[in-house]
Amino acid sequence: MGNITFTMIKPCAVAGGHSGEILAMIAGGGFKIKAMRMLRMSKADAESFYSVHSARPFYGELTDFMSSGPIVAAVLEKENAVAEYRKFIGSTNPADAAEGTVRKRFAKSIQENAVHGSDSDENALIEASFFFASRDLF
Ligand code: 3AN
Repeated sequence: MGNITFTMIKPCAVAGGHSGEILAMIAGGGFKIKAMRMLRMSKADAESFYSVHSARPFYGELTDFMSSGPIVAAVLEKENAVAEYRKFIGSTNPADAAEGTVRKRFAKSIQENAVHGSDSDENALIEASFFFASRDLF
């Protein structure tokens, strides 16, 4: 059971002006921000980040979307962070997201679903190191 997860506030939520509200929800959920930056991924960055999904039919659309504007990338700390954060953000498809979750409140569709959350401790470390060096973690 790890204590680190990785999140992105996706281009739809940043463009919609919801970064502040989402960060406030994250803090209110008991997640400590260990690292954070705002940036825009290139198409190649998004293809590399989502390479596990390269065979999926939505890969082109997903990587276009994720490189369409700035994101906020962050590393979060909490006991059992990966599972706790996935519960906190809600289901991938906002139609299935529980009341009170970030996706219930801010997701527009299965693709424009406001936030990313790592799906395993191993991926949390891989994803965090895609954006942050160890000296960026506090
Ligand atoms: P999660 O982000 O909840 O772990 P994954 O890993 O299944 O979900 O999917 C990665 C990302 O791909 C999702 N956040 C979503 O933006 C996008 N995605 C997943 N399924 C679809 C789909 N059927 N159509 C379009 N985009 C999708």
